[in-house]
Amino acid sequence: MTHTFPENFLWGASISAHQTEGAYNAEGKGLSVQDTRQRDNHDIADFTVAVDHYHRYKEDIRLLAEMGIKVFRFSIAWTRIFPNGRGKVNDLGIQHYSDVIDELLKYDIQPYITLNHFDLPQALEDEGGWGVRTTVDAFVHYAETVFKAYGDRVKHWLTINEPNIMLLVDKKILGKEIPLREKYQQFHHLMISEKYAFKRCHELIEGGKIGPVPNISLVYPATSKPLDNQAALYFNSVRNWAYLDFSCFGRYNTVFKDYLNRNDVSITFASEDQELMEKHFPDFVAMNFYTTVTVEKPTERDGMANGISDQQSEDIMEWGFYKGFTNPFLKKNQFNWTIDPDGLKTTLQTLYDRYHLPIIITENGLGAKDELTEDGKIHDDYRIDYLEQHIDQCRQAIEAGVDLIGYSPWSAIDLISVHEGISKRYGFIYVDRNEHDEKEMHRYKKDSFYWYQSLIKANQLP
Ligand code: BGP
Repeated sequence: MTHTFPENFLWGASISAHQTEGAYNAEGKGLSVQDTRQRDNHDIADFTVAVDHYHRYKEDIRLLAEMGIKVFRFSIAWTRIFPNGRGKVNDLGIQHYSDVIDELLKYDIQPYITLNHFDLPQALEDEGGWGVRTTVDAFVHYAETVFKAYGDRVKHWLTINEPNIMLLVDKKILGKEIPLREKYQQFHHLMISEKYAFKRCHELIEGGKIGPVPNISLVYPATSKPLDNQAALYFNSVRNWAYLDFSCFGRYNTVFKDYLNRNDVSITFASEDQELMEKHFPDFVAMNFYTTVTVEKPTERDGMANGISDQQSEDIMEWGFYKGFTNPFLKKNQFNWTIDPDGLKTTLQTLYDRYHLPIIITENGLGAKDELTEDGKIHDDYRIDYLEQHIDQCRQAIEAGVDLIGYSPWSAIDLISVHEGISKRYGFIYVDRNEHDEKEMHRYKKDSFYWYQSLIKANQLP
């Protein structure tokens, strides 16, 4: 049994614009919902500066090239291209990402670009956000604009980052709770936007390939009780397959439709939707995986749904359907996120056998409170251990027949965690955010940087 990965396996690393760039209003950029939302944690408010990747991208890309990555997954800030979501193009924004792309190509690193990663333009949010059809039109125009601007050099695109997490964890991601009826109309508009992106990418970019990028966590039943299995089926269908069935099959599945009906939710279709759904499909599936989820059937004493559902905590519940359950067989990290490497292999096999499309993992990683030593080292052996266990599951999935084409962990460089700000670090590269001295924003290579560098070079686990 070989331990090496396929010869052209795409070792990468990932970031998002709003969590790394900073320069939140520089060079014509408009405000996104991430710039305007109220946050109850000072660190998380640091999105305005983040880790200054906007100005330091050349240094960061040089470090990533030194680490040896083949692909770099990053997102374009819509509000750098269209400050108000639509209208006049901001040429400085177009030029910035053109320069980033050229810098990557200089090192023979393939860009994998996410069109939108949680940072909807505030101007569109003010008109109703993903709840109104005009936002779909604005997204399509934005996607066409960047396809035309970069399609000569960028052949791999991801649509909208984790629409499922964005809607399931609306309060944490967007700073507001969305009522169920509105949530699934937004879901439909997000998914129709994605279908348009599939269509226009294939029409505008020669050899262009595009995929959805949901967060997929296989759902386990808490016990062998039939009602717990039913709860797991519901949460799998609502959290995972509702999104990918729409992307890859062009339809809603029956469990999801039953869930909507039982919640008295009906989705409004536009006349062109049915044809769009059934005619335009992805070339691959990008998958973000952090852990699996365990649920049980809520009982009378559980009271009403608290509505919040999240990949790393048990405070998920929708009355009558599912309720989070602390899995006693799984460990947790410092931030209460469950760790389940075996769950990655089962998730990959389940996803591949359902959709039969190539898969690239575009997020997987361990958030931790890394310590910078006096001599500028970061001994993140815990992150190496996490990644090693998950990469081994990837290898096993490939050997079992899964067409896994790449692994691009979260995150290339320390960035601002959505939930915990800069204190929760994921990067191979440490960023000193100690704004009280001249080392502000200095980059340091963690132990995991060197470990990943040697893994990529050997194309197998050490
Ligand atoms: C994913 C998002 C990423 C990042 C990641 C880690 O759902 O796609 O943008 O936020 O979660 O989560 P956090 O930032 O909360 O630590």
